[in-house]
Amino acid sequence: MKPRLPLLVLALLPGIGAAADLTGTWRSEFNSQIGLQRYTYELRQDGTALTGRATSEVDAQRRESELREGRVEGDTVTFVELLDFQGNALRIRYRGALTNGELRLVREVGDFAREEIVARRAGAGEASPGGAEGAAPRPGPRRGFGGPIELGPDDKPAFPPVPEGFDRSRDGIPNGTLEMVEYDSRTVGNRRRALVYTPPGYTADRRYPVLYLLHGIGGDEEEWRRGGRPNVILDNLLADGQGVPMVVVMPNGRAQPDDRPGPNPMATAPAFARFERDLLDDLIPFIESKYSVRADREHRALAGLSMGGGQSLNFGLGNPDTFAWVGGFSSAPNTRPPAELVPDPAEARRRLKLLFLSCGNRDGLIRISQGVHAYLKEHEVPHVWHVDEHAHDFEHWRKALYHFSRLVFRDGNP
Ligand code: FER
Repeated sequence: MKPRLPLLVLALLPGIGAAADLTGTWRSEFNSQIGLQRYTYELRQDGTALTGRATSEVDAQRRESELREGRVEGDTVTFVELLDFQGNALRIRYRGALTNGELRLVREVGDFAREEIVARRAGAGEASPGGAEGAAPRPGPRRGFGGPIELGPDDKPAFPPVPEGFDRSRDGIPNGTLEMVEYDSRTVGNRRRALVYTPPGYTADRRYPVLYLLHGIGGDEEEWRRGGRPNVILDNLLADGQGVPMVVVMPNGRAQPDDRPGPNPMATAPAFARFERDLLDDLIPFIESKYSVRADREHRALAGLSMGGGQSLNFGLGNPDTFAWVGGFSSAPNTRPPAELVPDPAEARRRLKLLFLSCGNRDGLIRISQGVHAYLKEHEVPHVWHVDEHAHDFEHWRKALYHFSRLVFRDGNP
């Protein structure tokens, strides 16, 4: 038997001397921080140059991207995928080798994510639909940032479903206004932008409460407008006699001179922590000088999505003299450990008007919010814990904003 082994190995190797041609369709399925991804790579090799396109599906979303800077040298394969991810241009680097007819690649999204993937030629060794060959990994539970999702009995909706059309613009109702403003930041040493919603009929004859609404790691001051339609959600709520007219401020939560997310948003995480000073020392005073707003803790709220959810919990709960209403939607790992967030449960119980936590049950970050909820429950700090069927996406965040906005600034809540 033994003498046959080398022959078998040779038979599996690509032709020696004649470099293998990677031209063709390759598929790969792998778990990643944002869930199971299904990729199809259309490659075209011309000498040592490699070009092509990729189609990827994650969580029923389909994306197309271009492959650039591709090289095949010896058995080493490198290329870059340019992916438009929620409006941000991401560079995904691939490096690896063709081994036994399979492309074994390391896929890196900046320092943000690193996966070892295997791509196989379409048709070759693929599980037939419904087939039980076991070639493709089973979807399994969605993996999040660092762990599988485990749901407990408390992880369920706190509210009935949102009304149909809650985030669709409606005819015949009054509309609020969105405007981009700039403020001087002593913290960052430059002028920074924030998008401001004023409610329909906004007038200097009244003073409004203010919600500061924060974006995620790949976002900026436009992210909520781009993906969240906050003005539409608020206009609709008000037209339905729900919620309180409020000013909503959507700043850039990355307090550094270049506040774009860039190709490696994760590298900007320290600037998200630094934003606490910009918010408290620069942005809030600016908003309170420019708009007709109430300037006390009971008329300031802080909420945000993901990285901005972590910021909201950290800064909101950490500054109880400034904020009485706090919301974290799908809060990210930048969230402080619960015992640091709420070191004095009695004070939180006494002073907080609303502490709102929400997450989708298909979001790999849910363990962060589950941990905060468990701590609050154990220490009897009243809070909302709302879990719906979504993932780490704007489906969840639009609905979370709806629910939060219905409750905020209303004593006794609904
Ligand atoms: C992390 C995973 C995700 C993390 C932040 C995020 C700081 C943020 C995600 C988002 O804002 O969408 O490990 O660490």
